[in-house]
Amino acid sequence: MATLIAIDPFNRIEGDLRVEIEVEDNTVTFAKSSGIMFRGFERIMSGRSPMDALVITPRICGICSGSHGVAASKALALAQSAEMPENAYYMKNLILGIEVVMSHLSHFYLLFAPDLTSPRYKGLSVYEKVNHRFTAMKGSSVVMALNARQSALEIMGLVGGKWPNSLAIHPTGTTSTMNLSTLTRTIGILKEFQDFLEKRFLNCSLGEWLDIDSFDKLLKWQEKSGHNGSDIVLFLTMCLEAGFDRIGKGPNRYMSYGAYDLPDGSTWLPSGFFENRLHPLDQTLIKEHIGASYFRDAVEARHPLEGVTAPLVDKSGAYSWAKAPRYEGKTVEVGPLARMIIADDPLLTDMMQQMDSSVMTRMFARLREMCRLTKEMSLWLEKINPAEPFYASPSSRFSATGIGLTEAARGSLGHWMKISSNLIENYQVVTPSAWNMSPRDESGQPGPVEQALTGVHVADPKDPVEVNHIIRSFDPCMSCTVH
Ligand code: NFE
Ligand code: MG
Repeated sequence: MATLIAIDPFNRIEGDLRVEIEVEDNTVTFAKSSGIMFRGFERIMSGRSPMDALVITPRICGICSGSHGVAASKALALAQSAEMPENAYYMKNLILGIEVVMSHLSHFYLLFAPDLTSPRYKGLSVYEKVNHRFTAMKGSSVVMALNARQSALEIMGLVGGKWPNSLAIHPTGTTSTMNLSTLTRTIGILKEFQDFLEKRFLNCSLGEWLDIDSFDKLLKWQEKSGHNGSDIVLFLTMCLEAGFDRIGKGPNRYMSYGAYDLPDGSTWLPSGFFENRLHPLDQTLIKEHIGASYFRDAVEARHPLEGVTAPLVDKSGAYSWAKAPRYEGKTVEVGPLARMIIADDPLLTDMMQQMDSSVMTRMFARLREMCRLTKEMSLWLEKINPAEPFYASPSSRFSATGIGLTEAARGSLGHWMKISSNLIENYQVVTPSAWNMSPRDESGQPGPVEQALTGVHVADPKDPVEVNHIIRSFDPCMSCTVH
């Protein structure tokens, strides 16, 4: 007989998540992911000045406000045909990049790692070391990571003025600037952050780690003396001993909007849709479905520009306040794994070929991106010229539509706005966790996390640690999901 297990609330995440699973013969046969509150940001936006999006939408979330600021500023830039001075590209990339790096660091040490210390893993060779380093709030690496997080926050203060909810991000640039002194300070603090990565997380230079371009080389590097002291090696060993490479397979379709705009019109991370191979991304193929969502009936799946947010609390068959975004009608996984695949990161591409999508590949992609971004941010800092402008005068006229697409820590983030008579007529937000944590659509197709949970073997249904790992490997944020 199937046992129903409800994890509610799922702990250590932003916002409220309820996950229901049915377990039969120690196997998950059915999973449901529910966003259990309505927030209504899209409705708040209607009738306001388009520029209000810069102030209001970052409040959707306490941990990715900079990403919402960047998305809103890009939507407005399109609507105003705004142009930015070169410095502003690097400043915005630094704001976004620091937010993402800080998020990945916090995710690993503060949110994911505590589950690794479970007594379930007593038999593993790394159990004691994992507990020594990763015990919540007390582990030796956790304490150091908290200090590194503080360094990241200091950088955010210097490039974004404050965090969360920086007011510096605008369609025509940043109102925060840098002089030689703040620039030098920022470079120094980023070095402190990099020191943590190199001394504790990797136990080697960032360059050496980023040169590892295959799983075989990763295993050889692990064996080399000197690397046994690093957190990533400890985690790698644990992943393989505990079988994290074999749980949590997602839909195996991936999307990235591309992010970190550069003055030459390119982006540091490319956009794309990956299904068996890379396809160009076409945002017109995105639709949000509401078959299992608490929104008004008789509304077909819609592109966000035509999106409607009309809550219907007692809708029969509904179980989430999240809509269900789909690309060409299909579920897709977004986030660091999607970005690393679409960017053709050699290590992750090789790992995907050897072990498919799993808790392990998803986590390694996130940690890989944290290191790649740290290196890239130091290069962006070198490009800033304090003698040049950071901001250009904006126009007060808006065209009818604005679309702002970027990549937040957890994946693809889009803001779509329709403007009439210089006021917002419709504002629609589709967040990364709405993609990953989405409920079923009209055709009954489960969302990516629901799919990743189905079929997993649960050793002890009273303590479903495997389920925790899988959900957490997506790093869900439910404030964003239901916005
Ligand atoms: Ni609330 Fe967010 C990120 C966005 S996730 S954290 O990253 O947008 O859906
Ligand atoms: Mg929305």
